[in-house]
Amino acid sequence: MEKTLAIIKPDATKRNIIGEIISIIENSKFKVIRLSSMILTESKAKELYDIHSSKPFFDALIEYMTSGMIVAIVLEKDNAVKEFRDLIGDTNPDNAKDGTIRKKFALNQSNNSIHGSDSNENAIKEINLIFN
Ligand code: IDP
Ligand code: MG
Repeated sequence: MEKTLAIIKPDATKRNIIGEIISIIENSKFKVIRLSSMILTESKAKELYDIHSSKPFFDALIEYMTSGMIVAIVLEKDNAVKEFRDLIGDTNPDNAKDGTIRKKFALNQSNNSIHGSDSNENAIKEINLIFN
């Protein structure tokens, strides 16, 4: 079965909505197969977002992602990568569809509550990065 990595980001763990977010995920028929809370090291955060290293928001993104606890979750479902991206919604909550996690919880385009892998290849890389 296909796997993807979800990360409940620091803005969400700070607002006591971990349970609500996991409920939405489970109610959408994703199976939680691994789950761990942690504070990301700067080095892991930089590797996770390596593709954005030349963007103007990169330093702020690393600062934010290491600013508090995250909850990393390996999810399993048929077509997990795409289905989970659909469930989380657009990066910018103003553009996210109704019923998506980011529409419901994201504060803005940066503090957007949840991460989801964008390809099978990245899902495998990210799961190895976070859980090793
Ligand atoms: P994604 O999380 O929907 O895949 P990406 O464009 O890959 O979005 O960006 C990764 C993360 O970087 C976003 O989830 C968000 O936290 C942050 N980010 C993206 N674009 C911006 C921006 O324009 N300003 C500030 N932060 C951003
Ligand atoms: Mg992305």
